[in-house]
Amino acid sequence: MRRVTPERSSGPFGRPAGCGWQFLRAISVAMRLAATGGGLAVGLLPRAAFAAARSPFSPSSPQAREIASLFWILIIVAGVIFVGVEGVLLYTAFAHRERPGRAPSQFTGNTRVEIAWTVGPAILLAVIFYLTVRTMGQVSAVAGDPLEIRVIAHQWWWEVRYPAEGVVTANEIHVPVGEPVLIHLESADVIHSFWVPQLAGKTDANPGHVNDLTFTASEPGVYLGQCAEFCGVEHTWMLIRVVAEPPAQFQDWVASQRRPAGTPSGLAAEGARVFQTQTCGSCHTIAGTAANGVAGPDLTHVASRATIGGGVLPNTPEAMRRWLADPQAVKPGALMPNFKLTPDEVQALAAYMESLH
Ligand code: HEC
Ligand SMILES: [Cu+2]
Repeated sequence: MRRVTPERSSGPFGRPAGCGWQFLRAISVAMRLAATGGGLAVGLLPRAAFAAARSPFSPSSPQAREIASLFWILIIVAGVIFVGVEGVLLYTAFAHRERPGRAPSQFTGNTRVEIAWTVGPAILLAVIFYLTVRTMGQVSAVAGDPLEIRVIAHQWWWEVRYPAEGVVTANEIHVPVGEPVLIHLESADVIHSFWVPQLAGKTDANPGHVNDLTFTASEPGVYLGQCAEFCGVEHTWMLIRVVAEPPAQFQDWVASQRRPAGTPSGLAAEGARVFQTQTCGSCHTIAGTAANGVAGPDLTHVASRATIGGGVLPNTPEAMRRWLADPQAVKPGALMPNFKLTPDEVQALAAYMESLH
């Protein structure tokens, strides 16, 4: 490299010579701040980033594993580049600094270096592009004869339909372990995004357009997911539960979901009467009854689900009463009105809901 001696020597920021140490001190302060920030981040990691459920770092399907390994390749490549570039930068700032009796070194132009730092990154980006496109192909390839499920996002819950099986449910998606699943994703209102990090990448749910995503759950378990695209006030409370179970157990679940609701008795029968006299049936379906609304979750087997209200409450009798007494108090903005029911009506309705297995 050609070294140029400047006519007038000046420190950083146009200050007079002799200020080189201020520059080093600034670097040292910046490094200390970074270390504090990094320490904080590491302290939070076990709870936030690496919590096993909902973490893309503990993949449980071949598709999620492909995404995770691409992620680690990118992080390692980016880490090596970061350390290399910052290392050269710090070395240069230190080695060529101004010292008493010596002006800071000056350089201009170097064709070989310029070619290297253009061609190097171009090759690297081409490799990363290839790996990314390959991963996209791997995660979207549909294997064999998949189980097809329609998932329709709503403000603020997920409608789940199994067309071939004749099953309709909400927020909870049952799938057989080890068998490919193909989800046809739509939206009834605004753009939502379906994300179950341990099973598949984020996929948008758009009104008027179907997006497909596929995965094969490797191990039985409950995989949590959520809406990943801000979609209104209750965006945080439209959780997804994917229940992956052995195929025989899945078939049992399908059979139980296909049965129409049983005939209620006692307090539940009283609740069924309240259900009919209110307008519940204009928004909710209960198979085998006159209720056939589609604006809210299908309630035919509501008692079989683990949560209600898109995961805002566990499905217990007490929580069910709270929901029916005032959905707006539990989930403000939810698209189910407060019916101002009497405590007796709430008791009876809750008994009816909890009888719908
Ligand atoms: C205007 C439409 C509408 C009417 C009328 C309505 N609901 Fe709802 N209901 C909804 C919507 C929408 C949800 C989903 C709320 C959410 O999770 O954000 C819901 C959720 C529920 C849930 C929880 C189900 C689940 O799986 O999360 C129950 C139980 C329920 N409604 C019962 C009733 C009863 C009983 C009545 C009559 C007293 C009623 N609803 C009337 C729209 C309605
Ligand atoms: Cu959403």
